[in-house]
Amino acid sequence: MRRVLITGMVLLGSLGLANAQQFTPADIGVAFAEADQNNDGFVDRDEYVRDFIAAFIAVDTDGDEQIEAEEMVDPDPVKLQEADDNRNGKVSFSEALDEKITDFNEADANSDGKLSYTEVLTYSGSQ
Ligand SMILES: [Ca+2]
Ligand SMILES: [Ca+2]
Ligand SMILES: [Ca+2]
Ligand SMILES: [Ca+2]
Repeated sequence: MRRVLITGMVLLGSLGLANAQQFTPADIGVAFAEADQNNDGFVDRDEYVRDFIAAFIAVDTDGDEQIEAEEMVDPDPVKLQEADDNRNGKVSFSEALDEKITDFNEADANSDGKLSYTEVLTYSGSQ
């Protein structure tokens, strides 16, 4: 359970659903290993989206496919507003996915379509 939560929090950090600054490189390492399902040392788009879906479901405790403030860990209002395209105060699955795909593209520094641990670490530090 703790591993799932760490994964979810790291991946959702940029949505303002959790404060990314509370994560240590070790936390990110655990989350990265969890997401890298075929253990090739990279998180590709398929693995990333799968991990995102699992994280979203873990955070959405009432199962309405919206993340509300009460479901967030240490929410960041600025990032939440950025993700909340229709301004209803909640982040829907598609709003969150949009944001996470943008993150993936920005984090993929060498544009090879997959994230290395170093790319994730660098990107997390720049948030
Ligand atoms: Ca992989
Ligand atoms: Ca919910
Ligand atoms: Ca919304
Ligand atoms: Ca890359």
